[in-house]
Amino acid sequence: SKKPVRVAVTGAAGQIGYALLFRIASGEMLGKDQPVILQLLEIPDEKAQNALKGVIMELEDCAFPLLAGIEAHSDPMTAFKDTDYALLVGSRPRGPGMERAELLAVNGAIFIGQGKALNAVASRNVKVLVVGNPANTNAYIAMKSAPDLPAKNFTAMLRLDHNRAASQLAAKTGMAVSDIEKLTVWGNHSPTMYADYRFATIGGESVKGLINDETWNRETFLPTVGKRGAAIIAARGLSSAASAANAAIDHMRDWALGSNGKWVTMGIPSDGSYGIPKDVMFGFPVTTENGEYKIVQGLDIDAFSQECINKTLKELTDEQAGVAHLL
Ligand code: NAX
Repeated sequence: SKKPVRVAVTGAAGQIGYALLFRIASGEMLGKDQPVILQLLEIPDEKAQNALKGVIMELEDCAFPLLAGIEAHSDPMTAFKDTDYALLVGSRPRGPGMERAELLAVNGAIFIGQGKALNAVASRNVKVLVVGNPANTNAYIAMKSAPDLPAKNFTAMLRLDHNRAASQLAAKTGMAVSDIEKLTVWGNHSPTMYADYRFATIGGESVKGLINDETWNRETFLPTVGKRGAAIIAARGLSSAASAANAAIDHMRDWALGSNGKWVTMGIPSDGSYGIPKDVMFGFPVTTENGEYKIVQGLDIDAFSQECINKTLKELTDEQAGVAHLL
């Protein structure tokens, strides 16, 4: 049988953590033949550490055959030791009345510290996914704080936006969500993201051709996907957790095990493709194989798409300029 791999998860006692850990431990992320050791990080606060103990008790009580070990940590320097995968879920989301500068500063401190810790102690091949918001900029900060690790190993989660878009398109066309191919979401994980179905097919047919309604695209589809997080908060009184955890599983599984030629969306440091400046942590269409992702090249960007891409890019370069003094 395979040697266990180490999976670090931060914010492990939070609501996404609760929807995520059991699925990692059951083999849904890395395969039903891959044992895992969970290295869980929470803040040192007694309440958080106690909650983490409770989650660990429940993980134990599942008696998962693939769960080869569980560790509780309050310091990223121990939590990330030799880790092969790191899911950075814990962050400080924007609170009521919180200034942008304050949000960037508190998260800057968290992701500089975690980036440095990954740099110091993680596996040299660690695959990092940042879920905690602002996800793209937090991933950028961690990447810049880990100069000894390959920049390409740092990614941000756009997959929830991708899955939300796929589900809206399946509902609109009355087709199966699993038949959708060649969909992507460009840019920032924020309402400025640009979900782009111009190239998408469903059961081999053009989605754009099937829908044939540009007004629906601009006035219904894009705002619905962009504001889905807010709609869930309004309905549930809590932010999306199970769907976020599911997207994190999808992102890591496809990165580690391959997408079999299918396009998926990942937030990755730009290599300059499509005019996105190098290192900007940007949602791109990628295919994955042998643990590596490749940007889908050669797509035509029409005037409306360019406008949308420019807008989400501007938001990201502003965020990244706002943290430049910290790095
Ligand atoms: P919760 O508040 O339920 O849990 C977060 C947990 O992280 C808490 O237990 C907290 O103690 C812990 N934490 C905070 N700082 C930490 C640190 N420095 N080290 C370790 N642990 C730390 O939030 P939850 O609903 O789980 O959401 C987590 C993050 O995901 C939030 O920032 C949220 O905005 C973000 N989201 C990102 C999404 C995406 O698509 N990229 C979608 C869902 C979600 O909104």
